[in-house]
Amino acid sequence: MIFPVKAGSPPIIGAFAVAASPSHVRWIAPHARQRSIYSDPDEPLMSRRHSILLVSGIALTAGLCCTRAPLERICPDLSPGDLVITEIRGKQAGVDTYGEWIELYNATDEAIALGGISVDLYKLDGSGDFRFLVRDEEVEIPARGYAVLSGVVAADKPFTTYAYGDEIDADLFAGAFVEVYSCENEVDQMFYRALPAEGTLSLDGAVEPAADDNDSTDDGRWCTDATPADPNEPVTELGIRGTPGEANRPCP
Ligand SMILES: [Ca+2]
Ligand SMILES: [Ca+2]
Repeated sequence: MIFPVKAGSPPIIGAFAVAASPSHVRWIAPHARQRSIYSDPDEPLMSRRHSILLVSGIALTAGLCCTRAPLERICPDLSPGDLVITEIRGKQAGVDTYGEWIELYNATDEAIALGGISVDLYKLDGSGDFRFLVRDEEVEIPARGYAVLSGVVAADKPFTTYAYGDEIDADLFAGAFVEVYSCENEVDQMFYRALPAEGTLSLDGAVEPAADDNDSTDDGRWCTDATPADPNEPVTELGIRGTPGEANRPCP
């Protein structure tokens, strides 16, 4: 995956390698780094994440003294591009009741069970990461439809598909790499340099979302959706909503 870097853009510190063109850098997925650091090269199939889950399962079993089976590891059978990151709403500048969330699009013709999907965010300067796992096997994203993964504030909103606030109660990073995984299999990734202080970071709704067309907010496919609320509608929430669970608006 090649991410273009604009002239004058703030430096991105982390695991990068210079690609063929000096104007590009290549992001090395942290998962790959973890494997190279923690795994024997002769045992490439055992990732750190797998090890952690396996150890967790063993520890849980031991702690309960054999009264329960180990946690089952769920790995949805997904191909790259089956899910697409389409909209992100971060911390807002003013009073806000819509909360923070990440929207995904199902680019297939079948519903997808999201249990076992992980979403990872890495700060652009490499100083932190943010990760959660969809732990509900009942959660689905309809064919050619949307799912909204929400933090604490939006946990009970009608548009929320799954709330991750029990796992991590923190603001989304101001700038980050975002990766969606099914176990070790990457389904989509993109990066953004900044989240809007009002409204959402929105993938252009003029065309159907595609995972190979959303990789960077530098390439013009993304824009800020700061569309104000319809003045004819009753005011029940505060903030600029965006389009959670719905197709995005076309970018200007
Ligand atoms: Ca992508
Ligand atoms: Ca949307």
